[in-house]
Amino acid sequence: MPTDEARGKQEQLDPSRARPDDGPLTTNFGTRVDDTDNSLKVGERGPTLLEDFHFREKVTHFDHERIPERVVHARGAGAYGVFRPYESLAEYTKADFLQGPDRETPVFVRFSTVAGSRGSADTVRDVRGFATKFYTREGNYDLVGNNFPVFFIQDAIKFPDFVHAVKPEPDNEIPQAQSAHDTFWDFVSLQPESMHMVLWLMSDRSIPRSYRMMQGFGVHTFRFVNAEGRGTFVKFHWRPVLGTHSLVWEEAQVVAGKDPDYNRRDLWEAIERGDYPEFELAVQLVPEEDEFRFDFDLLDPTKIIPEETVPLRPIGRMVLDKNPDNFFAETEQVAFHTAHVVPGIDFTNDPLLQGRNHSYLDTQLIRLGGPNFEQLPVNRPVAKVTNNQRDGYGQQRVHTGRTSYAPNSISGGCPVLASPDAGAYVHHQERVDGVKIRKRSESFSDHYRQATLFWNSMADWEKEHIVAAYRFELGKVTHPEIRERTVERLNHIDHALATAVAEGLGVTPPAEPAGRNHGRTSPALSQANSPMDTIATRRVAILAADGVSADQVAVLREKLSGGGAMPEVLAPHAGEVRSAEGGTVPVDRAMSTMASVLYDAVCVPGGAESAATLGADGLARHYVAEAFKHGKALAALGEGVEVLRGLALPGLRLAGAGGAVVEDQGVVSSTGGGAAEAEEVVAAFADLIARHRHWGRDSDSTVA
Ligand code: HDD
Repeated sequence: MPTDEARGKQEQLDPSRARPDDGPLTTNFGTRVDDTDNSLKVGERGPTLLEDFHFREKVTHFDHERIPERVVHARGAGAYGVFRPYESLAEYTKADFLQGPDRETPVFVRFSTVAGSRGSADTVRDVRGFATKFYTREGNYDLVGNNFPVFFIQDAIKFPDFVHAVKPEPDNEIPQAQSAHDTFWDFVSLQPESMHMVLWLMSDRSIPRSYRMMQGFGVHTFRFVNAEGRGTFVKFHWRPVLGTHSLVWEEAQVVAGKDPDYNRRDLWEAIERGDYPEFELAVQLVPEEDEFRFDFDLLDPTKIIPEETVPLRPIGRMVLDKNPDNFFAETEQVAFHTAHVVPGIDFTNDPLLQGRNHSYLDTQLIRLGGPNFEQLPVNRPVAKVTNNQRDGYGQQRVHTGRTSYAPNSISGGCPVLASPDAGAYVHHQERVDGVKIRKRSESFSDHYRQATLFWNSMADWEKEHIVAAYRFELGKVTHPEIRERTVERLNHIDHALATAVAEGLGVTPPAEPAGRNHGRTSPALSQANSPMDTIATRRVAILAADGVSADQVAVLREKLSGGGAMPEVLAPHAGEVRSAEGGTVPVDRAMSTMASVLYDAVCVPGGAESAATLGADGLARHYVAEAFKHGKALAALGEGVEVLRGLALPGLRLAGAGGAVVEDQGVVSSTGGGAAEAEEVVAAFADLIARHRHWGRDSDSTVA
């Protein structure tokens, strides 16, 4: 149960919540209205009158409903939740919300894509934003991260160039939410510091299965500061309890059409169902005296600290348990800012972070219309706000008293300054000497070694997906010199990678490696090593038609639901189907309203008549074949096996007569119709679903 502290933000929001049944219709100034369908006219067919204040107010308000979308991360979805530390981190930081498990801090999280507009599809190839606002007792702390641990550029001054390059091209505003175009590849191929992040972008990390199944990273090296003033470098990691899982590229493209709200809907529905998304917060801690012990610069945001070098220390857990009431008021108006910090958390001189500390405040002024955006309900800290900032558009507070300056004597010097002992923020005291200079540090100049580390750490299937992604993206690029330049850059990462990409593009592969691959790996980087031990919240399609075995459907439903999965019966029509046993089976959805790509797994139960109908139904066949193509778990029982056999899925071994259970390439089948076989098949099916995808099928065209 959330504590009073965790509920604090919701209680603060209560007075702002407006209910539609809270009295009759009124104008914005409270006058009741008896007709909102007809404007005030001179005669029934005459002109509308200027004095129709209701018409004018209603239409004027409508005319002004839009605000500028975020210049990046415009498309997103948010949720409230709670963060609780496992233990006190007082040794490293004095941040109150990290002082022990008795602290429960309300949070708001917004997940996002980066390049697309507000209405763009969720499943595009892109970085995902993972921004968390902690409403702590000491003020708001915003951890504004992404689902990749590195960034494209090293200095914030390059951000407008990068964003201009990835956004739709300026002459025709094409393509929407895609990096597969000339200007993006032109820029990154000329900017070798981007090569590491681009490799992540070409990996499956850029097409997460769910916001609930992706990691989050603070990216920069930040600084913890303890009560004695001792600093410790810190990298933040969010780890999803359900593991890190991705779609495959072709699937992602189809989903973008079938359900453009795929990730947003998934988050919303999971929270509505009570399947609350959970993330563990972990940190990598580096003592300040170890600042120079790495072969990269800790201040360089294009670098990770490999987990094998500095292990992750889990420090707490976040549970997202409440959807917003209103998308605009909360998810759209939430304003994150890297400089929203609390005592005990400080910056480093990472030049990207330093620049962000300017940009986020600046952007809210235009986006939210002025300096009072912190007073919007979603942004208001639960900590008390008292200062001499005054007035401005949309001022919500009624400041009393005669003074709005310091020092003053008229108000007894109030508001008084807090001492550090009373929780005032004290900037970490770091000695900095130097000449003014517009120059990048030499220690930022290695752009390839960590890209090679990432590449080396990938499983074979991940490498195949990366090569296919480069081929796809660069295949859309019309300038041959950009393709060639990119291949040349890739040759600095790995010769085999460059060669494979070049071959797909029809570009001459580089004759020699540009350098020697150092051969190092970091297993933590591979999604193949992510937890795969649960079927919780996985969507499973059970295909059925008249004559389906109700007993088998019942076993499937019960066992899969028991493991937390979400089985649904899909049939050629909605309503119900007749069962082989003489009863009926309720249908959750008509097959035509969904798509195979919207499920994690597909199964075909028995019943001769049902199997015969499905085997002759193009859509049903497509459900199975597409799931197979995308590496998903499949199961077939009884006569349902014939539906799979009829598809002649390449190289697939299916159960023969006799009922024995056969498992091959992530497909489990048994022709036996009995309860024992059904139980055995479903148990094996659950294991296969938990493993997310099954690569290397004989027909492996999943990457196409
Ligand atoms: Fe940024 C939004 C994450 C570099 C400037 N950024 C934004 C959001 C996320 C990130 C998650 C969406 C917040 C929300 O949901 O409202 N940005 C990052 C990360 C970066 C990064 C992890 C590198 C480590 N950003 C970055 C730079 C600049 C910006 C270098 C500018 C110099 N970012 C912005 C912005 C946005 C933004 C223009 C757009 C909307 C907003 O801030 O509130 O100010």
